[in-house]
Amino acid sequence: MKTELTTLLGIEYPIIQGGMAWVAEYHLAAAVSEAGGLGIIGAASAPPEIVREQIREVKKLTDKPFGVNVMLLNPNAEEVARIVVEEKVPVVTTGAGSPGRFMEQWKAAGVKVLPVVASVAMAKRMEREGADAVIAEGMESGGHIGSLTTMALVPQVVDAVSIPVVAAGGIGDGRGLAAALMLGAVGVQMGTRFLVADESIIHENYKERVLKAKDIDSTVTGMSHGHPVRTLRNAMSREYLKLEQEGAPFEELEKLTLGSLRRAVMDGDVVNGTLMAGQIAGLVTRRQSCAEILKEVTDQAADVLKKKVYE
Ligand code: TUI
Repeated sequence: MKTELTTLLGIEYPIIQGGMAWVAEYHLAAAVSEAGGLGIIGAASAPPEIVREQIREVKKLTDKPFGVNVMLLNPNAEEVARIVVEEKVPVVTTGAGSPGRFMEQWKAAGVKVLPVVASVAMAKRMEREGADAVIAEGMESGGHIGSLTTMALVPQVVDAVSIPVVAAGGIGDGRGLAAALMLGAVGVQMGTRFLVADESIIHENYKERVLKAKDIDSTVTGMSHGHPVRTLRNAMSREYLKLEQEGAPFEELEKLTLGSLRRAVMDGDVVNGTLMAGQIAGLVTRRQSCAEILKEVTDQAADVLKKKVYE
């Protein structure tokens, strides 16, 4: 399936894998890229030298384009930004802030830059600063989110900018991809569907929780201090929301969740770990390889796009 996104990035399917913290490591990224999508290494808060190693491991497994997600709340973001250039990473996505301060060095090095945005204002700013495309992410997503839904955000961003727009948030199958294209997007970013991919290294317990999740099983913590995060409900999210309701200070809430994503992903602690996942988790019911996911999603999108609307 060809779109402006496949041309821009030199990939086969208009699907980018989300840069999920702890989850988006080199096995997953390489599998997505090798299968024709854009695999992403999520730098999150990893030590910069680990990010460099991850980049080198991806290159051993595939010679196709891949990217690194630079999480802008990371105090080491500057070093990661430099490593991306040194290691000649072809594509960068960013999250949780504005990458303006890194734009010049990335553009000078020929890196394609696709910032994740959650508003029209940020999309316009990114276009002005030289972004190659923007990823408009709705609050259906897992992890750190904005406040608009994908359905409302994407067409407004499409109308506001001239660069290509990728849709993210609540997209888990071919109907979602087709809908995104109808809204004017040139492709999608998916995270939750890749959590359970065969090549995803997350703990089996985490995968099982995603596979068994229903439509209403996610919740949003962190609203009170302006860093909302969508996760699957468990003892950790309940405790967090209780403390928030009682007016607990930010530091106490931070202490509660310290290391909790790692505990969920690596140790399979689905009770006291943080299980980031999007609202589409209820739709994700099967384990498949990344290649199967990419083919199924694009085949289904082509199918539904061919169907006639009643005349
Ligand atoms: O970044 C994400 N998702 C993430 S990052 C992450 S690590 C983390 N964990 C706990 C707390 C905070 C972060 C887990 N999930 N998605 C992309 C995204 N970016 N969603 C929303 C935004 C965003 C928000 C504000 C982008 C730009 C922005 O600009 C604000 C400004 O004016 O600078």
